[in-house]
Formats: sequence, structure tokens, C-alpha cells
Amino acid sequence: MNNARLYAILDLGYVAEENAESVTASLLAGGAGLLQLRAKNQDLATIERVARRLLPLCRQAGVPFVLNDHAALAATIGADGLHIGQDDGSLADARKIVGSDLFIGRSTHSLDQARAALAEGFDCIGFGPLFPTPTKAGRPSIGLQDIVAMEREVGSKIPAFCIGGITPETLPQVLAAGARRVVIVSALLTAADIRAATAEAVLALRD
Ligand code: TZP
Ligand code: MG
Repeated sequence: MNNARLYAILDLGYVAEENAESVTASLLAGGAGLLQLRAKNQDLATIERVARRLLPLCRQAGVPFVLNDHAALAATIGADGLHIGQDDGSLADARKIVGSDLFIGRSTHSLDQARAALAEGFDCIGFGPLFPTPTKAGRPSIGLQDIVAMEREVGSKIPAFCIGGITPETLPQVLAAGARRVVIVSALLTAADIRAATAEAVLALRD
């Protein structure tokens, strides 16, 4: 786990498989500090194929590669990290599958869940969605009011990434509310110039 401020996600809901490498290269060139592959309605063979193509790009950039959801596949391909949601079982069960080499992150949707993820021993968390987002449609947004407490109690101990509806327009409010690290998905993946949009976000996240 590194000290990244911007965590990018290559989400196959936004990016066609044939563009996955070029988009990832742009996210990395723009300075994303962590890269996750998220592929919600894809078969395992597709996810493995894409993951095996993205992994060397991340290695070359010195950026950890994280796989969403699929613990066994994360271990098989040699990912650096695994990310799991609230409904994806315990940290202990995921550890049994991936071993001790990978870091494991957890999605959290409230201050209590963030505290619980820290207590359970997760290596990092996502915290949100702060705003309604088409990337996770139907998930109620949690707003900005708990970011300060989350950063104080959790983000001071493990990397904590605010997520959900973060765009160039909303990022200033998110930072003003106390966030230090963010995940940005659609605003980067749908940008006209992905590398430039990523670099601008990295700049805005600097101290
Ligand atoms: N978890 C909480 S919100 C979210 C996930 C995966 C989606 C964030 O995507 P976007 O496009 O940056 O709002
Ligand atoms: Mg999941």
C-alpha cells in the first residue's frame, strides 16, 4: 500500500475492452497512484484477460494494481491488492484466499462501517458515495458531513479514499470538507483528455 492521493478505477462499464490498455496508460501517465480494475457484468475470462494486460502497465509505472471482487483471480495473476465490498465477506476469509502479500481494501458507506473496517484490519477503505453517481446507481449518497470524523479516526491510520460523484466541479468541496484522498471513476474515464484530467486532479490533491 502506498501513499497515493488519487486512486483511479478502470471500470469496464465505461471503457470497452479494446481501449482498456490505452485508457490505463493515460490514467498512469496523468499520475494516478493506484489503479483498480472493476468489471461488474463481465465473465471471469474477460476480467482475467484484461487484468493480465493492465498489470504490466502498472508495474512499469510503479503503481499498485488492484482487482475488485475476485480474490482467487487477484492471487492467481499476482495483483498487488484486492478490493471488496460490504457483501463480499470478511477480511479473514479474503486473506485465506489471497495470502499475506496483497493489501485488501473495503468499501464503506458510513462512519460506522469505516470504523469497523479499520477495526477488522483492512489496509485501506473507500468512503462513499459522497454524491449520487451513475457508477453505483441506487446506492444512497452519504454527503460530506462525516468526512472530518472519518479522516480523524480512520484516515489517520490507514489510507481512506472518498468516492462517488467526485468531478473537477465537486473536488474542491470534497477537499474543503476534509478529504485527503479520493477515487474518481467516471469523471476521468469520460474526460476528453484522460491524462490531463488525471494530472489536474493529482495537482488539486497536493498539500
Ligand atoms: N463505490 C462507491 S461510489 C462508487 C463506488 C465504486 C462509484 C464511483 O464512481 P464515480 O464515477 O467516480 O462517481
Ligand atoms: Mg464487491
